[in-house]
Amino acid sequence: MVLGTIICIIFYFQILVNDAKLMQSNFLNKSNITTRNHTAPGAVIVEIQNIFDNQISHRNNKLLTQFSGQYREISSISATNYSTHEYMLEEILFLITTHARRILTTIHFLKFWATRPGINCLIVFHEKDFMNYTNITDFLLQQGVLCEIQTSPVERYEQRYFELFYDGWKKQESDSHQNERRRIQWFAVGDDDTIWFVNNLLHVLRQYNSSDAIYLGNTSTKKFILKRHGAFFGYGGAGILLSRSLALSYVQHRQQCDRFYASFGGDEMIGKCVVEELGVNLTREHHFHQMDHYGNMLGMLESGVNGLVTLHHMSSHWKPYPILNMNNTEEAVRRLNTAYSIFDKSFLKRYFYVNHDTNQSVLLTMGHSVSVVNRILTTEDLSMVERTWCCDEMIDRSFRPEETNKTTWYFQQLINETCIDGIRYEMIYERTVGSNDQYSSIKVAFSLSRSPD
Ligand SMILES: *[C@@H]1O[C@H](CO)[C@@H](O)[C@H](O)[C@H]1NC(C)=O
Ligand SMILES: *[C@@H]1O[C@H](CO)[C@@H](O)[C@H](O)[C@H]1NC(C)=O
Ligand SMILES: *[C@@H]1O[C@H](CO)[C@@H](O)[C@H](O)[C@H]1NC(C)=O
Ligand SMILES: *[C@@H]1O[C@H](CO)[C@@H](O)[C@H](O)[C@H]1NC(C)=O
Ligand SMILES: *[C@@H]1O[C@H](CO)[C@@H](O)[C@H](O)[C@H]1NC(C)=O
Ligand SMILES: *[C@@H]1O[C@H](CO)[C@@H](O)[C@H](O)[C@H]1NC(C)=O
Ligand SMILES: *[C@@H]1O[C@H](CO)[C@@H](O)[C@H](O)[C@H]1NC(C)=O
Ligand SMILES: *[C@@H]1O[C@H](CO)[C@@H](O)[C@H](O)[C@H]1NC(C)=O
Ligand SMILES: *[C@@H]1O[C@H](CO)[C@@H](O)[C@H](O)[C@H]1NC(C)=O
Ligand SMILES: *[C@@H]1O[C@H](CO)[C@@H](O)[C@H](O)[C@H]1NC(C)=O
Ligand SMILES: *[C@@H]1O[C@H](CO)[C@@H](O)[C@H](O)[C@H]1NC(C)=O
Ligand SMILES: CC(=O)N[C@H]1CO[C@H](CO)[C@@H](O)[C@@H]1O
Repeated sequence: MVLGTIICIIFYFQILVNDAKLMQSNFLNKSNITTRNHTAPGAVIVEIQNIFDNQISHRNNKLLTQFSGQYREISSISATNYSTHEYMLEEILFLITTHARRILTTIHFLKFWATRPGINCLIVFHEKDFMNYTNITDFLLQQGVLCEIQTSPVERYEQRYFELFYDGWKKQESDSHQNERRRIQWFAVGDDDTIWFVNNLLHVLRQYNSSDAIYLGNTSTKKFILKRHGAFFGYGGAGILLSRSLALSYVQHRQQCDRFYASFGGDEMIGKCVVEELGVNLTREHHFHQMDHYGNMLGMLESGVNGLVTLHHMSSHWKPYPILNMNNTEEAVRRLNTAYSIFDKSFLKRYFYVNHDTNQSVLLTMGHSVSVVNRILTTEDLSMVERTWCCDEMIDRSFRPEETNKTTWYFQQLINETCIDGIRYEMIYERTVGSNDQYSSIKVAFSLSRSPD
């Protein structure tokens, strides 16, 4: 099912013409569609229904024509070239270090990416910490986490973090005799609460050559944090990648880099070693998200960040689904995982609709939210981040004030997916848990189809 979806998304990018119901809606009819010549690339048909009593197939479902129509695709904030080389999942080694006790709370984040078949990953514990929790191995297996576990005599967390690239290099050396061709090309370090969107990472890596010395990541977007820690290094929560060539050089300069052990964080030590000792600067990638802001990150998630490679600090700083009014990290991560498995590269892609009669705009962010704003958003508005969170600016994006009259529904589940002449998804987006007020849940039918020509 997922594979079919990916194929459909890649190949079919024109208007759907074969849904009889849509022809009768008041803004599109057959004559409109045929004279349009199917030349609207990126246009999709979206039909929204109000679901009464949360019954998905209730016969009183009401078509919300004011929100339904031909939606326009909005391009992502960062386009990339993707030309050099296509890497395979097996060519990346993911590395983390943590405390055994912490795993119990961060397990959901780990499960998001480390349960994927074919993943190479290594978790390093302090040996004494591990001795007290030897049952952690069974626990991780039970949770489906496929990482190898190692212990280290290094007690200080920051230093173990810094040494992850050495541990990773050693591991791949001892593994590589098994399969020379599949040797590791990229070494990826993240925090234990970093979520990796692995397919998107593979996509981003296509523009780089692991034979070049590449240090990939990004900083925080929070001014205060940058002031305190600096902006020269890749922040660990956002994820850090070293190309094979740079990782080798890192390992060879281990002694010279000892002098950075006193630095604040493991990610900063790595940065100092790479920048000061190895003379390689950080290559900044828009898709790596340290996420240091607190509160409601809806504005950021609705700002065109599809293709994202990492998210961090979920639950501790912000919640992806504010409707889950319990601190339900497990359910939030499960929903994100469902949405990303279904929509893949299109997860968080935006589609936009304006109803000039009612002066409303609708923004559909795939797999995350549907927001109705009671004004007409401009192209400029859509390029900015709506400032829904608390207090600080986001240094690398321009932003606009929080909307005063906006209603948002959040992705709950996919209820149907068909892929015959194109792709059609039926999804439920919900507003508040257990509320029976008007429009508390909506069904969104999304159709993307190939031109019949
Ligand atoms: C489509 O719209 C045009 C113009 O609004 C109208 O003349 C025509 O009758 C409509 N066709 C159908 C099938 O509703
Ligand atoms: C439709 O496409 C044909 C050829 O591709 C072109 O000649 C014609 O002008 C187009 N019609 C419209 C309305 O764009
Ligand atoms: C994409 O390719 C163009 C032309 O080849 C180049 O100028 C540009 O820097 C490339 N962008 C990235 C992100 O590599
Ligand atoms: C291991 O457990 C013992 C006994 O509870 C405790 O004293 C010690 O500090 C623990 N060691 C670590 C590294 O957590
Ligand atoms: C592992 O054992 C410790 C006691 O040694 C216990 O507190 C903890 O809950 C166990 N963890 C799991 C995941 O079973
Ligand atoms: C990557 O770089 C190496 C060394 O510079 C070069 O031999 C190789 O052709 C490059 N690969 C690609 C796909 O450009
Ligand atoms: C790294 O960046 C600094 C400025 O921050 C610049 O002076 C230096 O030339 C850069 N080094 C390389 C190798 O690009
Ligand atoms: C992340 O990387 C992009 C370049 O791709 C850059 O424009 C942006 O400012 C970076 N973010 C931060 C917080 O530095
Ligand atoms: C949810 O977590 C926040 C902070 O993490 C806490 O203040 C709040 O009391 C928690 N709410 C519930 C219902 O547990
Ligand atoms: C929000 O917009 C709706 C529809 O335009 C309007 O009925 C309502 O009064 C507005 N609410 C506020 C608080 O402005
Ligand atoms: C899914 O959608 C297709 C096409 O709209 C429809 O034929 C099929 O009956 C639907 N399946 C379910 C289970 O609703
Ligand atoms: C044939 C035709 O173009 N019909 C209608 C298409 O839609 C626009 C506005 O949505 C109408 O103005 C046209 O009359």
